[in-house]
Amino acid sequence: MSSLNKELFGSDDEDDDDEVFGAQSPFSEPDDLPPDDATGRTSHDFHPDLYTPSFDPSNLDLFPSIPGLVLLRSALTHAQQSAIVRAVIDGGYFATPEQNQTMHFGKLPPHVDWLGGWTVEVQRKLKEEGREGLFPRAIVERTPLFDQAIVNLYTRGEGIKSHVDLARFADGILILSLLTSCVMTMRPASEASKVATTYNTNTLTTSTVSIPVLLRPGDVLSLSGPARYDWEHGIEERMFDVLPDGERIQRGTRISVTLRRMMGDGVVISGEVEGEEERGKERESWVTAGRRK
Ligand SMILES: O=C(O)CCC(=O)C(=O)O
Repeated sequence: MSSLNKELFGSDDEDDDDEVFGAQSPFSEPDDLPPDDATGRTSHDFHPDLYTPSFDPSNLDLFPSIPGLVLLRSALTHAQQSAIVRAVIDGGYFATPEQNQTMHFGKLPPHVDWLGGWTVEVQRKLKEEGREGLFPRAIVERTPLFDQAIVNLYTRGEGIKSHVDLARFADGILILSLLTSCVMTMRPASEASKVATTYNTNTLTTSTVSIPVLLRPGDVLSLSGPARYDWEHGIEERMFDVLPDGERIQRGTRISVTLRRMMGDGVVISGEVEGEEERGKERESWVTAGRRK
């Protein structure tokens, strides 16, 4: 495909990724599926074998100073991670070096939509084990759990500005990390960024408190309550991260999937990038060069 294929495999040849993912695509491509709105290409079905949660419940980390922040390490199997990355590559989403963000609204494409059902199943298993869930019950029980998804592509060293997700998104955000590790930094939010209606650098916190959260490939981070509304999250631009114990982790190309639920009746809007709002009303998915670095 594309610049992403080149970035990951050093080649534009689509056959090269078979060496990593195996020749059999985990997605079937029935002829009668409508083309994906973002790319005009046919969407994929998620193979049911990949759907089953197989995480270790003891991989759950809570953060006493940030209620509502839950990290499930190695939440997705290698096959599940590969399936999503493969779908992103096959979908041709990041076709040029400038494109770094894909937005989906309403009915989500299969390669991200399945994560909603997976979350419900994970919550059930965690509760069965007597552990904290990813989200409070009211969030997990809503339908749909998520109706908005962002897939972000980070080249080595790139990050995302510290922010609180806008109020147009309901409580309960799930972030999946793929391909490479990075440290996400949590900071107490300024009063201005808690009520911001656009992502504005003037509203950012001046607090010197920061809590690092290491996200490895396959990790899932859930944010609700205080973690979602009272803390900013962001990723510094750096070529490597240094952990509190001194371990140095090299960054590489990273993909993340953020799943959220729109407030209200799910009107399709974005407004995160000038002009996106109008496009969002007409389309369910699109690709932008708009991530706030
Ligand atoms: O890439 C990530 O891990 C975070 C993404 C994020 O915060 C966002 O898209 O708003």
